[in-house]
Amino acid sequence: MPAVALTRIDHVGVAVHNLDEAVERYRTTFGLIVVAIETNADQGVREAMLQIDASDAEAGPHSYVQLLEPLGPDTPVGKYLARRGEGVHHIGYAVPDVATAMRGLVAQGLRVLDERPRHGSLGASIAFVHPKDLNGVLTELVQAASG
Ligand code: V0V
Ligand code: CO
Repeated sequence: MPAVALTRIDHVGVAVHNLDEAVERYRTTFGLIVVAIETNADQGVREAMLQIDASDAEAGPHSYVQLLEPLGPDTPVGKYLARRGEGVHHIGYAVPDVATAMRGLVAQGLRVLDERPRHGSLGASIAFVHPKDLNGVLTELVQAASG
């Protein structure tokens, strides 16, 4: 039995300087559906979720590209852009239950950055794992909203 069972890739988070320009580029290039643009002050971002599997819009669960623009320089994405420039910021994996997954990772000695689940895009519950504990990849656990 693994410590945590991931079920799929929910989203890939991309740090961008200009959200509106990036949304247009990804939308027109790949035909993605922009399902939400939200400001998450807690996470210091304005972000867009672009649904990848556009041919079957009603069926779920879906995978997304999440485009992330920082609300300021002293935010996770703002610091990332200053240090590395635009690029892949994190990967969000779906889990059935984020609190259970967090406990499983803590029991393995990984640094879960959130003490309790936080509010994520599209009503999800999320938690982040330190990139240094997963080979340099900032990793997000995503429990999709039910219903
Ligand atoms: C920083 N580092 C990263 C990284 N950010 N490595 C890989 N991927 C990233 N995204 C590395 C950085 O290069 C340094 O390594 C080291 O970590 C410390 O960097 P720092 O700039 O001093 O950053 P810290 O320590 O202040 O913060 C880094 C962490 C922070 C990961 C702890 O960004 C954080 O708490 N992130 C979780 C929240 C978040 O990212 N929210 C935005 C997405 P070297 O150079 O020393 O080796 S919100 C979202 O996804 C939502 C709402 C959603 O999906 O619904
Ligand atoms: Co995310």
